[in-house]
Formats: sequence, C-alpha cells, structure tokens
Amino acid sequence: MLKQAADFVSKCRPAETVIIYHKSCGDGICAAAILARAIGKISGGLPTIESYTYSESFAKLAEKIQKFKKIIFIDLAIDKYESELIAIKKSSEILLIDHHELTNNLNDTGILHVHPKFFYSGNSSRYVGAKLAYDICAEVTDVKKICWLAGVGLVHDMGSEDFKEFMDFIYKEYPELKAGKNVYGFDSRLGQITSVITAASYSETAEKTAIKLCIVANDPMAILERKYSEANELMKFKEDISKEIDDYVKNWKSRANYYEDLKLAVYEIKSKHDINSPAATILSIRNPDVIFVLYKILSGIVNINMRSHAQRINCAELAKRITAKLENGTGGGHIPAAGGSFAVKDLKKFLELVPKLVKEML
Ligand SMILES: [Mn+2]
Repeated sequence: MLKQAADFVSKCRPAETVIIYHKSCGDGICAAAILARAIGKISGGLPTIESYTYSESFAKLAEKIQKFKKIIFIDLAIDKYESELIAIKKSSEILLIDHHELTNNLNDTGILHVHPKFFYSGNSSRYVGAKLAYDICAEVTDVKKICWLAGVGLVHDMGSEDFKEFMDFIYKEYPELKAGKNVYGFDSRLGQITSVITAASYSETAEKTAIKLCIVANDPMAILERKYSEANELMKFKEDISKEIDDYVKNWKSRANYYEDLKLAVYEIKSKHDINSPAATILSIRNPDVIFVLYKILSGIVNINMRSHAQRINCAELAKRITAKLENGTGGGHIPAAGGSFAVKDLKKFLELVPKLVKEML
C-alpha cells in the first residue's frame, strides 16, 4: 500500500499537483512539508499547498482544487465525504492519507486511500500523518535529512512512544535534538520545535509562515536558534500571544461576568488572534472549581469554549444543549473541555441561556 502511494507521489508534477493538509495541526503541516519536499526533490519544483479544517465548507475546497490533476489529502479524516470525493475523482487522481478514525475505505472507488488500519497491526492513530508521508516518500527518494519533520509530527500527535526505534534514528541523524526530560515526548527538543510550528494556529499569516518554515528548514536546531526568519517570526508571535493570554488569565475576575452562586465565569475574548482555547485551558487549570465559558465574535460567528477542570459540569453536554437552541449552532467535546459556535444574532439569547442551563445541570 505504501508502495502504491509512493508510485503516486513519484508521478506528481508540481504544476498539476495540490497537497491539502489539516490546518494548524503540527502533524498535518509537517506531513504536507515532507510530501512537498519529496516531490520537489523528484521533479524540481514545489506543488501547491492548501490547508483545510473541518469547520470549512468541503464543497468550497472541492471547487478550489478541481483544476489539479493530482490531489493529495493528508492528515484529514475526510473519508466521510465519499460522494464528494468520487465527484472530484472524475477529473483528478486522488491520494488520501490519514490516521484518524476511519469511516469509509475508499479503495474500491478508484481513490488511493492509505490508512494504517489497512496494513499496520499497531495503534493506527499513532501512525501519524507525517510518519506515513515519510514512509511513503522514503520509497521513492532519499528523505533521511527531513526525518526530523516526521519526528515533530509524531511528538505532536503523541505517536512517538510507539515509534521509539524511528525516534532513535532521528537522534542518530541529529544528535543535538536528543535533549529534554523525555526524548520521546513533548518535553524534548523536538517538542520545542513542535511548539514553534503550532504557533501556526494563531492566524492565517502564522499558518503560512509555519508551512514555509517546514519547507525551507534544513537544520532543525537552527529553528530554535531563530536562524530562519520564519522561525523568528513564529517565536515572536508566540511571545506576543502568550502575553495576551496572560493578560486575559490575570484579569478574568474584573473582566468576566461572574455568577458567584454558580461559580460560573462568562468571559468575552476580544483578541484578533485565536486564543480562546488556550486561554480557557489555562484559566481552568488555575481555577479548577470555576466553570469557564469563553466566547469570541468573529465575522458573524460566535466561537465558544467551555472548561470545568474539576468536572463540576459536563462541558460537552453543556455545549451541545446550548448550541442546539441557537442559530447555526454546533458544539461538543469532552467532559472537562468543549467548544462550539453559533450565529452572532443569537448572542443575547446565548448570554441568557448559559447561567440558566448551568444552574439546571449542576
Ligand atoms: Mn495527525
């Protein structure tokens, strides 16, 4: 199966190829960079790279990419869009590489669908996108020098413990990367590089900078040393964002609408950056007994994040129940952390619903 995918990659001409990866995901970014660099090495030019996330319209993406003859989706659980993909396949060849939960095996439809479930006996979710991309590309060209990109993907998606042998291979190639409390985990040099790359999630510009960095960087240590302008930009960005998050975390009591009896804080985030989720997480860890509901208005949509570190309430349930009553509402997640969104016209209704539903559910 990897060989078939390798054959697909080897025939990709840069001008007629597009790679679509999982937006602002450290694994997706590295996976796309590995594929693009391998194609570059084989054909002497870089393919087009696009990012996609599940909240975006798949139809719009399909329209944008249909002019390409070869389409590679990586690190995206889009096998649920079977009929849409079959429609795209009429004019383009498709390679879909993923390690998320499997909905449909598309191999009978003429799409080349690579999923660890089809050939790997271990835990398929840990055979991450970047490692799949690396193993495929290694069949057609020498990608040894960019093995660290696969390492970043493994660390990001918590697959590295299952691929210790490969991690040791990376450390043999780049001995200076082998540092930190746990060289197979986030607390490693590769973990630090991962956190630089995931600054991508803060804006569209950061996203583009991160993918560019993964395409140009030949020396992973030089990323941490800020020797690449892209790395420097991402790190500066990260620092600015951290300051902003700290400010929101420090001043929540004076800025949030606090319901003493419910220990509930409803807090509007006005940042131009996407800091809702990390701010909510930090607030919740520091104030485990408080239920946090953070919201941010962005171009007609209100994004919400809910946290209850002490699990006083089921956040997933709360997110579902609230958004079910709001226009274009969608929400869900886990017990201590959940998220969702709805149309801004229902903001007032939302603000009334939150304390009411929390009271009911407590
Ligand atoms: Mn992944």
